[in-house]
Amino acid sequence: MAPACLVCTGPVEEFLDLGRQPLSDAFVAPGEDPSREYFFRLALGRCAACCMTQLIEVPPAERMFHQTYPYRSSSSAVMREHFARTAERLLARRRDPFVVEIGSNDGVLLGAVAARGVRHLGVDPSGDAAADAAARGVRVRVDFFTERIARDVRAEHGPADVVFSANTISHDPNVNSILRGVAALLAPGGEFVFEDPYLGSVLANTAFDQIIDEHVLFFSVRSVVAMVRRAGLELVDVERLPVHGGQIRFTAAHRGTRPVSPAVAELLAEEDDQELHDSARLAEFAARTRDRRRDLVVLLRRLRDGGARVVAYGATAKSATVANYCGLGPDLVSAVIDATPTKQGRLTPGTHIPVEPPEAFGPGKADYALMFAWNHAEEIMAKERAYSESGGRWVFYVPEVHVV
Ligand code: JHZ
Ligand code: ZN
Repeated sequence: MAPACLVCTGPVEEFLDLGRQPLSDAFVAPGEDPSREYFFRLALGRCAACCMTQLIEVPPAERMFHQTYPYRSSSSAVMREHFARTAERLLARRRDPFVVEIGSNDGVLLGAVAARGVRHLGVDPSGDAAADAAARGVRVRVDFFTERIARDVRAEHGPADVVFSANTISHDPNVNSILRGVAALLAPGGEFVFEDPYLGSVLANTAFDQIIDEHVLFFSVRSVVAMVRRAGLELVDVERLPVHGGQIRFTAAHRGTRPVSPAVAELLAEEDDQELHDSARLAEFAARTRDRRRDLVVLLRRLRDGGARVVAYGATAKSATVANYCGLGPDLVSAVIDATPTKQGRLTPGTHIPVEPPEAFGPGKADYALMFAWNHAEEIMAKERAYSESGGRWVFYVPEVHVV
């Protein structure tokens, strides 16, 4: 019996199985009993009715997003700049708006909004991230955003002129409740802007590591048109974004309140030309994913057998998928370098590679560095130029396995 679609309850056809996987941000603390780690089957399917690509098995949201969730959205200069520009765009041509952000994390966006004295509220289930946001002068309600919470926020603060969300709407199996909540909270002339990984970029780059527990849904324009319509909203604009390896920004509004940008029809046509939702295309992506695993494992074993010192850079959530799918343990990758204090001194989920601070990296400290944070490669390689200049090499696996 095919699993039911999280959006429309239609039958979901599986096309890729990445095996038994841990939670991608569940870094193991020293002394923690690894046998208590949570595992699930990470597999991807496409709904035959509404074409939404989604996880077949979804861990409970409370297990993925909680008080000590370690990720911080402001951990890259490129993303800080991106969210500063995004805040400008959201506030342009608006007088005294009320801005609500779903998944406000450490306040990297709402910090810019608060700095302009604009009424705002973040909603995020991670208490520790919310504390970091509060330090930026951001008001946060520590909770999951649902229809009930949305009605509560409206009763307390009035309607929202802007509802924004980055890397959150695609992260929650409870998406229909979230969208009904947005429809209930949004002012008549308001806009709902959300940014998430784009299915088109994932397939084009064979970026199989974007498939993680937290990425429950993989948005395309076709699937999102149907998804927002179910909540009485209308997709009025779309924009491709270069960040995080290829994302897409959607703008929705109450039906019939805004003209629909030609960009929507253009990208819909492009998706059809690319056969983005065709099972043959998805099966081909699955085959390429298996090829990447083979090529990466062969390369890393050859490097190890040749006596090379190999580390990785960026203890990303994405890397949990690669490491567990390819069986990359401390024998092939001796450490993962990461600047995030909440990750340092812990072990990577499932594969238990130690996470070390950037001070542990540099000229003469490694021969090869596996670029787990490939979506930040330019920023990281600029920062670590001395390593490259001393002969250090970088190993990439997206879009193909190669060394630079
Ligand atoms: P990064 C997370 O994914 C999870 P991850 C989430 N589900 C999502 O969708 C995206 O974010 C948005 C480190 N780093 O951004 C910081 C350095 O050490 O690719 C991070 O741990 N030095 C919400 O985890 C990691 O790399 C640096 O100079 O895959 C990057 O994680 C830079 C730039 C980063 O997201
Ligand atoms: Zn569906």
